[in-house]
Amino acid sequence: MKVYGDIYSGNCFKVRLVLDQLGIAYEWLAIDIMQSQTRTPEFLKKNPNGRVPLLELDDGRFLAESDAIIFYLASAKLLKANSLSLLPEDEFLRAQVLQWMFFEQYSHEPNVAVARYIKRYLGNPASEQARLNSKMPPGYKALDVMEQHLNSRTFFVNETYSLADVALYAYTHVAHEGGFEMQRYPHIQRWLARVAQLPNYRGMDE
Ligand SMILES: N[C@@H](CCC(=O)N[C@@H](CS)C(=O)NCC(=O)O)C(=O)O
Repeated sequence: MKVYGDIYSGNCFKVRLVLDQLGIAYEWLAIDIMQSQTRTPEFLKKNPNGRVPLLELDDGRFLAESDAIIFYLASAKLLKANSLSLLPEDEFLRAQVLQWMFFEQYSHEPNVAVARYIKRYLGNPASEQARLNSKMPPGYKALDVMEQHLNSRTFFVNETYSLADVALYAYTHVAHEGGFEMQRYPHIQRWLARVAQLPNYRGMDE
């Protein structure tokens, strides 16, 4: 399979992390979002929404949306018998994983990732300060929810590393690049360290 992505995008990072950790072979096709390579007619034929990550299966089918991609990759049929399980068998626990993935896409990523995008990708221009300022309170609110949850847990669901952790890790581990003061969050910091120590973990710069 092929992945179209920008490794400094947390959404794309999720996909690479899951592929590496599950031991699935893939080809990474680097896309430069700042050069609008997601908006060419050729790319738009693959994903009309003009965004990465994008998965291309060997049979020519495409799948967009990072959390849908990692959900597909972690689904049992693809995996070898002894590979890591990132999705619980139990239906309620599986739904809890989805709960955190939807939380990530609705309450976390649109704030934490966009603040980082303004600073890291756009260079923090004056023209973006109002938008940046509007992202900080809801970004902190999402981080507060995570901190409270991790107060008494090692991972997000069932004390076991899962797609919920992958989805939330992606932009939380680089939230400081968006200006978030992460020293406020000791439980999140311990969880970040825990994820980074897992087998086959590879950081954005590796
Ligand atoms: N909800 C989508 C968001 C995808 C997204 O916003 N991708 C950004 C990079 S993080 C992108 O492709 N931006 C380039 C563009 O909009 O042209 C996901 O989780 O995959």
